[in-house]
Amino acid sequence: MKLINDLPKVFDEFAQQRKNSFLAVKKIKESGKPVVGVFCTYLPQEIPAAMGAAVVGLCSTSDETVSDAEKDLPRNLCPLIKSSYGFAKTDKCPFFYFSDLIVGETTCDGKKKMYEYLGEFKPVHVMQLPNTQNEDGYEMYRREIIRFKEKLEELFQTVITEEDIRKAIVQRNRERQALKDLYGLMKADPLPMKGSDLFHILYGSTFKFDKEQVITELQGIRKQIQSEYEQGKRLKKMPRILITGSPIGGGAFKVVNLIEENGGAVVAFENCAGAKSIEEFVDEKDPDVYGALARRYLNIGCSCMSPNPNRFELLGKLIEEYRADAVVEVVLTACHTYNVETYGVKRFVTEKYGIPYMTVETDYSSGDMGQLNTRIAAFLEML
Ligand code: BJ8
Repeated sequence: MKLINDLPKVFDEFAQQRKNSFLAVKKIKESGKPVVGVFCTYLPQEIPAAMGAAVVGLCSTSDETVSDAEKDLPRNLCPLIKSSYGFAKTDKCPFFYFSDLIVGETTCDGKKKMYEYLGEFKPVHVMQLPNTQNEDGYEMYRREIIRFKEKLEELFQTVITEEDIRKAIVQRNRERQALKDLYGLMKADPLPMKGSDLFHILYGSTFKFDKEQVITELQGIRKQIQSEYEQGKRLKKMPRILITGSPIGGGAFKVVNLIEENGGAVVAFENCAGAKSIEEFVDEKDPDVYGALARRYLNIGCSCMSPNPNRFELLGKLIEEYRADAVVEVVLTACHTYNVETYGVKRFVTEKYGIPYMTVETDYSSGDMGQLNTRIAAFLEML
């Protein structure tokens, strides 16, 4: 496999990938391929992928349109919801603009009410997501996945076969494996790369639409990092921090930057875009493709599940495998489910693993940078 000469350049390209894909989506659209806009990790991407659609993430992560959203929505609402609604309302998000269909799931209350309003701008399909991971829940989500497939078939006048879905499952599993292999490099101590660089690759790769190319690129990057590590290129030893909580792309990423600027090393991301959305594979051997998808996706440990044992299971596994010295939980302002769950996560981390834990509540603005910097510096000092 060809080695990449300039890793910093590659990290930078991935960091810019969301922006760089605006043109790619336009081209996809012009070529007549359907574009499906999605908001959540519970969306089984294999279904739209099976009909050759491009799947784009619409969760917005900047505060640019928050004031526009606040003209219609309450101020005391999660910034991810306000930002996403604001970009849709002002038509400033090219991904939203080019999407033929928007798909949401009934996760948190704010998001599901927002989808009702998004229907005024674009065709919206909402999947009813059960809030409990039991047999009834799997059955219900299986039916919802079939209803979603039928919606796509009707809207795009196509037929999605089980064989097409099976191929998409195999390809997405290969992509998951490539991502896991890459972030698995962070088990090393000292680290081979900064957590922020890793996150940019994980997040950026979701905005690359040629999945075979993404898999090859990820394998190449991992190989290059591993080979440089073996030749002695590594970071100095630092306190190892695991990040959990609400999604942290864009504006909320300041927390990761502040940890790194204050001498900490982020070794793992449990959040969406990190292990939560990658770690588990779809069972390729299950003869029932819809059942296999329902189980894999409903198993995701988001705080909208009640109870939510899978989040704790993954968190514990990551703390052990990545030898975390401490856990930092990022909660977006007014994200009630993650905020309430902080109590349980704190007890789990401090009592079961005996390591320090800190909650950071923030939004996409830079107004709290000074205060966050002081708190994070003091936390790292203690380690
Ligand atoms: S699977 S984390 S992508 S719901 S931060 S909008 S929960 S109030 S984004 Fe999420 Fe799916 Fe869960 Fe992941 Fe609501 Fe919280 Fe805002 Fe959130």
